[in-house]
Amino acid sequence: MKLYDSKMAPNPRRVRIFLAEKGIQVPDDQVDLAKAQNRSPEFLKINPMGGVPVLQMDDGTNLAESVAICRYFEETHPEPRLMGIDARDKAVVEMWQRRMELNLFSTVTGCFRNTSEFFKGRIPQVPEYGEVCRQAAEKAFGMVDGFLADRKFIAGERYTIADITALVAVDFAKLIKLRVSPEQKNLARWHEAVSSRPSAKA
Ligand SMILES: N[C@@H](CCC(=O)N[C@@H](CS)C(=O)NCC(=O)O)C(=O)O
Repeated sequence: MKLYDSKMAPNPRRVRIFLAEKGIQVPDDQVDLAKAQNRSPEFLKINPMGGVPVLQMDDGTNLAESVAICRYFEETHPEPRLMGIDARDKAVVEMWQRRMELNLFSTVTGCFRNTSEFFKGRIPQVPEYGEVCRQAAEKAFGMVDGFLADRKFIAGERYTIADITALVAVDFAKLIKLRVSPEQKNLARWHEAVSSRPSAKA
């Protein structure tokens, strides 16, 4: 088994943090995104979508999509539970995970993809759309600050995959010059707590 990874990119970091929380070690193969190795014919055979991470299993299965990879490890290594405990809790965690992915993570990365030098010439960029994403990301920071007013973590009192997605999004937002503001006290408190976990170094 090996993980096609990139230390510079946010999606693989989600999987690395997830693995670190569970104490799982998987050998990695660093994909050079700067050199567009992920768009080479060889890599497209592994993941036709051209993205990292990809978990290559011993039977040859190539599993892409960060949350699908996390789901696999949640099933094979259930503890600590990061995707919920019973039916209700699993659904609640998934709701928050999707909210963090759709409203926070995707808007931050959407801004980066459409405005950064890194993606210039690599994908069709629409800078105006990037700005729309930036505003949506700013709004999402405020919303998450509000959500955290009455609970310790994004999905409740337990650390879950929703915190991982949100942490990676907030950290990656520095690249679009968006930071937690001093008024966002709940978000700042949460960010400090999740950043101080050893897994955050992953
Ligand atoms: N939906 C996929 C997204 C994968 C993805 O877009 N990965 C980015 C890194 S964060 C990538 O490979 N970007 C390189 C590129 O688009 O050239 C997931 O959840 O893993």
